[in-house]
Amino acid sequence: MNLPEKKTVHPKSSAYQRIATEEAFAPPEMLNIYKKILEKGDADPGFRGLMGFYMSSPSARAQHIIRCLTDMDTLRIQHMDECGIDKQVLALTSPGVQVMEKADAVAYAQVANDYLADAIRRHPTRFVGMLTVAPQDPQAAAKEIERGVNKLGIHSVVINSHTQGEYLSDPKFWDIFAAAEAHDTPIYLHPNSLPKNMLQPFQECGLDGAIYGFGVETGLHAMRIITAGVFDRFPRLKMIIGHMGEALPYWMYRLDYMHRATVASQRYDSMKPIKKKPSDYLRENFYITNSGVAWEPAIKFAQQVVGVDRVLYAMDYPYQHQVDEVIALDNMTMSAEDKKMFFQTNAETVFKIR
Ligand code: 1DF
Ligand code: MN
Repeated sequence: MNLPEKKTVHPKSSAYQRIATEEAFAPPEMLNIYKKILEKGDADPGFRGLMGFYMSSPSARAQHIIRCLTDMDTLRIQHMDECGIDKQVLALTSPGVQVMEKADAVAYAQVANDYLADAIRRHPTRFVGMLTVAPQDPQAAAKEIERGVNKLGIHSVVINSHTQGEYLSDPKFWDIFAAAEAHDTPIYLHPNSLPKNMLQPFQECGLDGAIYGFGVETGLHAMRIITAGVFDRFPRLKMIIGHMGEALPYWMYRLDYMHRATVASQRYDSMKPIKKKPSDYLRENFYITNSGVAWEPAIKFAQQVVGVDRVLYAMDYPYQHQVDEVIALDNMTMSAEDKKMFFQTNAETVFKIR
């Protein structure tokens, strides 16, 4: 006899809302654009390895992920309810528009943001958004931030790490930072597949993806932004990094020591003095989410070294959605105040959720 699949339902908490802050979606229209890029044959190898896999693999994981990414209504909300997630902060899945040609990227970013705003209008108590922008055209990205804030009421931005091998540490991108600072829209620096000049030693052993390569490359990107002096130029700019800060909190001591030593030695033209220590910027300009890391000691370490007001909950739906992880985090040995900041109030502050 075929019984309906039994689902664990984890009830909502009366002590706090659970706001998951790194949750992905993909409009079918974007997957069609991806399909055309993949059909051309010269597609970026990291992109082919990642989205080429999810879009063509018959594996249960790939099929499930595509189904979840493309649902903005019943299935997504059912999955949220099963895990006791009150709200998802939604971002267009990696690499978003960053793999597209410039004009296509600029045009599709607007379409994706309108699509997201429509979903938020249908489910205003369940969904919050991050704006997609095309770093390929920094001035258009700056304009889209302005439109997103003023017309769509969305108050944060997602950028999926490098754009076709280029990093936001390059001043040619800094109009984006100027707009983000001016509109007080934090930028979530989310992972992307590895750029082609970094891919091979990771991919040949299967370590290029979310298991390790993503964190290495996104952590590198955050460090490039810090050491380029971005936060001296834009002191009120806020950035968010997932996956427990891509391990950077654990590195803070050595980053400070070696940054000071390297600057003093004048070894690199590209490493100029900056006003503060790298760890100061990590504490003062960054927020950290635990996406994919449902691990109490790592969360507590981050709270200890960057501050309880800077560590936020994230699930990383649909790439990692496990009700047992939500339960494990509910059961952390932590004061009621700190736990509420982690699950709810830090997200309300950073993403301006009202
Ligand atoms: C994966 C993970 C894919 C994450 C993602 O986007 C992604 C994955 C395509 O597991 O393949 O955003 N992630 O954030 O960890
Ligand atoms: Mn993610």
